[in-house]
Amino acid sequence: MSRLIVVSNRVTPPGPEGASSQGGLAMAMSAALREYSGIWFGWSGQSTPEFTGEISMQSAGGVTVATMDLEEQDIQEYYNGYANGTLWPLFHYRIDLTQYERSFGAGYERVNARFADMLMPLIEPDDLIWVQDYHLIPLGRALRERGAKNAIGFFLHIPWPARELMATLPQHRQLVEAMFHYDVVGFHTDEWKNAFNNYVLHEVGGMQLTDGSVRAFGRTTLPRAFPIGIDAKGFAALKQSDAGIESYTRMIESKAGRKMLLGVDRLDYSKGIDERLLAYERLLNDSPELKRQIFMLQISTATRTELDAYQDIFARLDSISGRINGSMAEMDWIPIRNVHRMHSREELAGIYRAADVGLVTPLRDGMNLVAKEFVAGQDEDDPGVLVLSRFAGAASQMREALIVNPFSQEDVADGIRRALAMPKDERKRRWRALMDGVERDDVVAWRDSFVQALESARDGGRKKRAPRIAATRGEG
Ligand code: ADQ
Repeated sequence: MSRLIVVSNRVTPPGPEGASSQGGLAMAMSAALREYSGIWFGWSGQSTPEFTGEISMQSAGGVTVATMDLEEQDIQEYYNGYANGTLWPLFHYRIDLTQYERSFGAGYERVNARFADMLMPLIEPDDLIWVQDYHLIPLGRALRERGAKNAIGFFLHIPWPARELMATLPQHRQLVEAMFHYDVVGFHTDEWKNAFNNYVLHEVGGMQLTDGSVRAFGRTTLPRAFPIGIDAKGFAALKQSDAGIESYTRMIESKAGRKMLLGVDRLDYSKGIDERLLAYERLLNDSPELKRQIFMLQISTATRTELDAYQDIFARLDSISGRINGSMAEMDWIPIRNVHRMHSREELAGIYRAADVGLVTPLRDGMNLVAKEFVAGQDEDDPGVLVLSRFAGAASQMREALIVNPFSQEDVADGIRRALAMPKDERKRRWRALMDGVERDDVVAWRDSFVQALESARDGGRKKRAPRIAATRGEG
């Protein structure tokens, strides 16, 4: 078996403690790399006064983790700048928040070149290289420029935007051209893949080949959908752990017979948290009989706090929930419990289990793992109901959820009403179908299908090269 080299912006060594402090990508990579021999390479998350080119290697949970520190200017321009100030909002359809700064683009290229310089000495000829996410789109090209002949794949964890939005990015062609240095480019859904293909075919005059690959800029790559999943069985088991049972019991007691609506999100404007709270307010105003019968637990953890847009959403969330609570709360009931702390995986599993309705209502989301965790956290005999935004990648797989439009307060309120009134039989039927999908398309299936596609690309490449070598020899 070839070694697998995974490269991502941040690296979080596998293990329950480290994994619980990161977002979806880290959750998935920790699970995917367990059992696999290989290296996980990326930024340590630390800054250094001057870039030293030192790599720190450690072994954790069967995975070799290699990290480097970055300079403050790199972090500002590459991480806070181009990755999270430009590409994240743009790819989530928020051109109103997108920062189009040239210095960010230069920092992005510079740090990607650093990643390539540091990675090259670690690569062996048979290694499969798997690059993760929007921080590192140019890495494949940078590795090729330094002579890497390996099969290299790329996976995008966020949506690919519509062509018209992509065109607002200065040097969008250069960014897309970088995608063609990978053998395989993966997306969560056909929708994101089709948006990529649409750009290639109509913006740069590329063509689609019969095997699904696309050709442009004189190169060919294979775009494909690989829907990411969770460690479904492992997560389902967590709710029976001591900490899982404890948090479940605590929640059940504190519910005092009321129904609980649950939101769990990284505090990000793409997650539609404001809109969700406003829809909930609308529900309570339109159906006052529900007051005192239900409450919402919204768990949202701060991330990327150096960026203004993230400080704004933090303040907005507290102000909206404060206003709703201030105007509606009674001495023994508050409509919204607004929590900002991180929870362990076990605690989270127990909280999901105690919830009656899971509210996953992003305005746009590559996949959304919370939707899958909510399902895996439920009790088979009395499961809660998932209310899911049609704009989450997860909606293309999780058809038995109640699918809503998060831009419409009335639509979300209707979805919640329907979830609260759903008979047990229907809840069980829908949950079974959802859980079957979550178990089938788990994180191991995701990893294996991507690695297989990368291996086929490598073997196909070898086959293509072999006759050419023979012909050259024949001529000589
Ligand atoms: P994220 O935007 O981070 O991921 P998501 O997929 O929902 O979004 O994953 C969030 C993860 O963080 C979940 O595993 C969740 O349990 C965890 N989490 C959130 N708040 C927490 C808290 N307070 N305590 C503990 N854990 C918490 C990106 C993309 C997604 C895509 C993933 C994976 O934006 O669309 O699904 O990558 O590809």
